[in-house]
Amino acid sequence: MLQWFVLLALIVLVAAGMAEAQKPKPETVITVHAKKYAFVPGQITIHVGQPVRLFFVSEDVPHAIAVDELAIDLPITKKPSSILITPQKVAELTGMCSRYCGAGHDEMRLTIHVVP
Ligand SMILES: [Cu+2]
Repeated sequence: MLQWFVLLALIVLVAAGMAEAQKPKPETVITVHAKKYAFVPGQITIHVGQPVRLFFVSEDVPHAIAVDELAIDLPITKKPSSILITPQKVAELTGMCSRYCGAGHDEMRLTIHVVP
């Protein structure tokens, strides 16, 4: 009887461990504000294989963000927009404002460090 109980307990523990291992990794959330003529913060660091939900919100006029390597191309308005990404390789990337927003538009960049 005791042996059956021990065996059952072991099965339950192994099953619980497998369920834990299969859980998707919780996503990190980063919010980036856009305003004439900067992203704030101007740099973010994300990790290979770690899902990240990026929120973008404008504090003034409509902007947009494009990061080709991460397939990001989002409008940015006062209503937050978001995208879920999981970077696949280490990189130093630059996101550009992709909607003309005024004289400083060309300087409006977001540096993205993708680290292990
Ligand atoms: Cu712009």
